[in-house]
Amino acid sequence: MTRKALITGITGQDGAYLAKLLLNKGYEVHGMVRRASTESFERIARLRDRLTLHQADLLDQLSLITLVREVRPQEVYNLAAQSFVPTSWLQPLLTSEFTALGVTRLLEAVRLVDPKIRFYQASSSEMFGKVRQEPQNEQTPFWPRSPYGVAKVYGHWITVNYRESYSIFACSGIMFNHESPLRGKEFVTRKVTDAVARIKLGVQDKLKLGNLDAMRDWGFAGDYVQAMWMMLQQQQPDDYVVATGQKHSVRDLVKLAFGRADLDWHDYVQSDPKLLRPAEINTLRGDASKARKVLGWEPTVTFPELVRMMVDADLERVGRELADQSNSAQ
Ligand code: NDP
Ligand code: GDR
Repeated sequence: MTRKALITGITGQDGAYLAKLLLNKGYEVHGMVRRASTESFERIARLRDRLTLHQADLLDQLSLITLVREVRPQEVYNLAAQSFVPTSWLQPLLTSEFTALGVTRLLEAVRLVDPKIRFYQASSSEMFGKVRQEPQNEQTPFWPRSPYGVAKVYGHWITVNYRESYSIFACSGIMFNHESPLRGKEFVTRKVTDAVARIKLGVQDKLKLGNLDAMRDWGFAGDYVQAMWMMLQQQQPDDYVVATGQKHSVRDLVKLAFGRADLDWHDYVQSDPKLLRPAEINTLRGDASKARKVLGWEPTVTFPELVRMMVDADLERVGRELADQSNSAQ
């Protein structure tokens, strides 16, 4: 029997990688999208005719129940969220509605329609925040530093609670930062690689950044969606940290990315105090020993490889866009 999966947040970075992975494994893949006046399905454009998309919203309980009832999936991956940390200070209530209460709404839909559905929650290393130990593992206490981080802590615990209360096969993947050429352009890796391409090709001259000293454990999104799927294939539901175990600063990222295009970053990068956060997380580094041991998961892309992949993809894309513009101007 063909297995059915439902992905919320299918139009996002991880949604696109996970949809591709599940299609390749022979799943029938359904995606939840929210209604907008203009469709923004760029990341899944190439997969579009192999997917079934349904309109629903994390804010609307009935829409989620109807969706789960219509699709009747065996697996639900809850990737939808307000995922950009700075926006969570500007819109803390909306962030809580999507990123915290949205998880309960979806779990309620699962519980009501079919509690045998396996459920994945996209938890985050942002929950560790002001870290109590390094590296962080599944036992490390949380100290979130943004409304986003606080909302993710709620989403994490409600997932654990539905597992304990109703025996739902619910897993929480505590994922450290993961990136790709499909990463949103406001996140620091993609902001930098997009700027490098635009500077190299002569359509941008400066790049403003915030805290260059912040350190993160950055991996490749394609590897991380693999871990999500693996969690739902186990005998028992559980929570797992997913990380590379290596950390780098934003400054390291900038050096590598500009270096890839033979540019000296000192000539282009400016610091902008407006980009500093009200409360910063200075450092994060994960210990994924449990995922390695139990799931057999391994990251396959190193940080320098990731930066090269992203710079090269942006150089190619910006080059193509500029060529298209000059062709259509002729
Ligand atoms: P993106 O920001 O790229 O994608 C977020 C997705 O959520 C989009 O598809 C968006 O839809 C959807 N969405 C937002 N609000 C709603 C809503 N109210 N109803 C329905 N859909 C909604 O995130 P990523 O792919 O990077 O991350 C996926 C998940 O993993 C998120 O929950 C994120 O918080 C979490 N996470 C990500 C990490 C990372 O490093 N990437 C690390 C740890 C956790 P639309 O296209 O309409 O905006
Ligand atoms: P993060 O990712 O907040 O870790 O959340 P982001 O790339 O936004 O920031 C990483 C670090 O870079 C510093 N920084 C800047 N960040 C941005 N966005 N723009 C800048 O100009 C800039 N300059 C320096 C930040 O201060 C920060 O320290 C991501 C999201 O995907 C979350 O949804 C996810 O949960 C976590 O990763 C794990």
